[in-house]
Amino acid sequence: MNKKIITITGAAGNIAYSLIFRLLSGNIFNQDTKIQLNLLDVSAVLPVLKGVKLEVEDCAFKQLDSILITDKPEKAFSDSDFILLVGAKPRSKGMQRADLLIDNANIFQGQSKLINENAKKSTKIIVVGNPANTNALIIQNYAKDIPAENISSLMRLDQNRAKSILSSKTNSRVEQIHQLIVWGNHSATQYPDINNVLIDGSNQKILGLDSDWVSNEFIPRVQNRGAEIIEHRGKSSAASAASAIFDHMNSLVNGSNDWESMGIMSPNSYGIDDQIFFSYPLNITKSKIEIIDNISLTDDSLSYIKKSEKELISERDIIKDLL
Ligand code: NAX
Repeated sequence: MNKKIITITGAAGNIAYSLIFRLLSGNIFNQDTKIQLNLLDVSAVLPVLKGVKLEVEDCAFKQLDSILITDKPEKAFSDSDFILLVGAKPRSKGMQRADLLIDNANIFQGQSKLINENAKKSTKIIVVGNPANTNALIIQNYAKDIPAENISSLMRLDQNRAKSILSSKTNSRVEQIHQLIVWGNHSATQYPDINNVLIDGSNQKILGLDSDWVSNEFIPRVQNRGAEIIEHRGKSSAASAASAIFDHMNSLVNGSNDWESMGIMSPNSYGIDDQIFFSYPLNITKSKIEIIDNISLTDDSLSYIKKSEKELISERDIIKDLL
């Protein structure tokens, strides 16, 4: 029997409540692999975590080996194969964006040191808690023994949202749509890019789209989809975020036959600053992640991309004392 240890932080929160069940019922690993779940949250919600543990046990998942619930990060990260950093401080009423950045940077700084000391050096880290790209930069900065290429931030929710909206518009099925990517930050400056999209191998339906719809409806709708969900649900995206984390992790474990978007440490590709986590178009196989580096960009695309880069640089400036 193989065993994988998966750590989830913020495990008593909304996203985790969908994510845990999706991970254990999906088939990321082969059937011989059992999963040990290490669930971390703050002390105040340990009773909630206990309830989550009981519910997971009640599902009698075949892939589950064991569950650890804890408020001690060093225990939660011990020997982890995958670390899903979901836990973060939410923005409260009247709180400045800069304060949120600094508070979360402090949380991620503390955790990254403990990851470095306790997790496997081969561990794969997926950063979800916002601001996800800048939190990933903190992790990369302090978890010095973990290779930077093992750290990524979640952009798959944005990619899935874009694919779904495009599929409705073009009357296509999502699985017919390929090469849809999202550049930049997980924020309202992200750039969902359909210029290379093929639907059933052809770009005819994309060429037929009204450019006004693309610029004034599609792009802003994807960029602001999180706010749209909050407006309707009164809470932020949770099940769709969990599903996207599952998709992201599945691509890391099993590779993907489509272009994917993830925030990765920029190697200066496309002239992007090399000290930020930036979402690039990627080819992902079981053994490596490679930037697709030969896409020709229109002036419009470049201007969207530069705006998102600028925002990420400004986020980095706010937390510069921690780097
Ligand atoms: P919740 O507020 O429901 O849950 C967060 C959990 O994190 C809470 O249980 C809290 O106690 C815990 N937590 C706080 N500090 C912690 C620490 N130091 N150690 C361990 N746990 C800690 O939020 P939820 O809806 O689950 O969202 C979690 C994060 O994901 C938020 O930052 C949210 O903004 C972010 N998102 C990121 C997305 C992405 O695509 N990158 C999309 C979805 C989501 O908005």
